Amino acid sequence: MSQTVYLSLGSNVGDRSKNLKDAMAALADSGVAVRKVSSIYETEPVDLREQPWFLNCVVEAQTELAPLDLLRTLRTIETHMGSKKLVAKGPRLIDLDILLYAEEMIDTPELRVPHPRMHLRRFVLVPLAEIAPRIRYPGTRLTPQQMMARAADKSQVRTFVAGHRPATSAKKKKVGVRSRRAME
Ligand code: GSY
Repeated sequence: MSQTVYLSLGSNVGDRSKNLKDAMAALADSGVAVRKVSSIYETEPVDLREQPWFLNCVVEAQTELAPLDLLRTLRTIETHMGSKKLVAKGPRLIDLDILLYAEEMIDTPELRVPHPRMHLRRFVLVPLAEIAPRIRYPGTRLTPQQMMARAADKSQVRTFVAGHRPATSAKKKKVGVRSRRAME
């Protein structure tokens, strides 16, 4: 059965915008149909402050993948894109996290959903509030705005590219180019 999920995307190494777009195209090719994409935000690093600023966004997607399969899919995309987390909480080419998986609450050594720190982080809550203002955190039932009002995090989150359309899969993009050329 198809489930609605919310994912957080972040990058602070290399061409950050391209990394986010490539990750969205890879999701589309991996059984994760992106339905809504927030604006892209430039965000001040939290936790490890001495590193380049991130670009972050949040997507709403539909998937038939079970939670652990979705997690493994995200890790595979990170690896294929060449992301290496050499320092804990440090710079990364792409970071993909499950924020919410339907209304599920999962607490296993491999996966915790809702994401255990999402309610504390402005770089997640600002884009989430943009695309899902009425969603409620399972358990507390708080909306993104209400979580933001309670969070101690005051880090900067500023709009980098406003508004976004869901990504076309890399496969579909290639077919499009070929069929257009065939018509020329
Ligand atoms: O948890 C994701 C990686 N990350 C981020 C991030 O994506 N954005 C910001 N602003 N700070 C971060 N610190 C870490 S670790």
